[in-house]
Amino acid sequence: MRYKGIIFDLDGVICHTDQYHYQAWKALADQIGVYFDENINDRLRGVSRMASLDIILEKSEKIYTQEEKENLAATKNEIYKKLLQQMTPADLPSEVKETLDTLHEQGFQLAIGSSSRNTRMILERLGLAGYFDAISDGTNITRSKPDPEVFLKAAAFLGFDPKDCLVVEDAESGIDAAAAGGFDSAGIGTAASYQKTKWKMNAISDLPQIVAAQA
Ligand code: B16
Ligand code: MG
Repeated sequence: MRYKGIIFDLDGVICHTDQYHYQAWKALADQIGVYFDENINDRLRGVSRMASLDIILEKSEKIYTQEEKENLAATKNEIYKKLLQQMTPADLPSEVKETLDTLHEQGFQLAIGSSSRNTRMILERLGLAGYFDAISDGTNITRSKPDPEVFLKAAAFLGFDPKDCLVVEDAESGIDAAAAGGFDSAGIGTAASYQKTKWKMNAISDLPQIVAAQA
């Protein structure tokens, strides 16, 4: 097999927590009177919580201290976590679960590579606790995408070299991270039209065929 492991981004690939991130950041931006829209939101995909806040505050006239910024990020996270309470296994798209099961049956090891510090809670809500062979997330990294750290850790947790793993992403920052780490990438959504993406997909269900053709 060309690949041994497949590393999945979480937000925007496995599930649509991106809509909750947007709602939570929008609520925070409204509270502090800062302009925020879907285009700015697109720049936050795959980017850590504090780095996302810095992007949002580009539109602010006020300069915030580090302590104030930490409070703002904590407020956003509380709003976000409340929104996550609505999630159930029904929010795991069936084509995602079927694709993951097929890849497991094909013999691939599957990992998560997400910037989110809420990864394990989200996987639990989706009914995927214990499903993945390895999890690398915001709790085990110090540098966020486009730095490759989260994917390098995921590959190390699986026990594979980057060249033996495929990264599946929806964000340009994630594709850049994969390239920087020496991984091939497959992209959906925004990442499907990005020139650095190796495999451009219409849907996640394209994956089993792509990886089987590489066998
Ligand atoms: P949290 P991913 C990323 O998840 C999100 O795309 C990004 O919008 C978010 O800021 C980041 O996680 C951190 O999330 O606030 O939950 O720690 O795409 O890398 O799975
Ligand atoms: Mg993502």
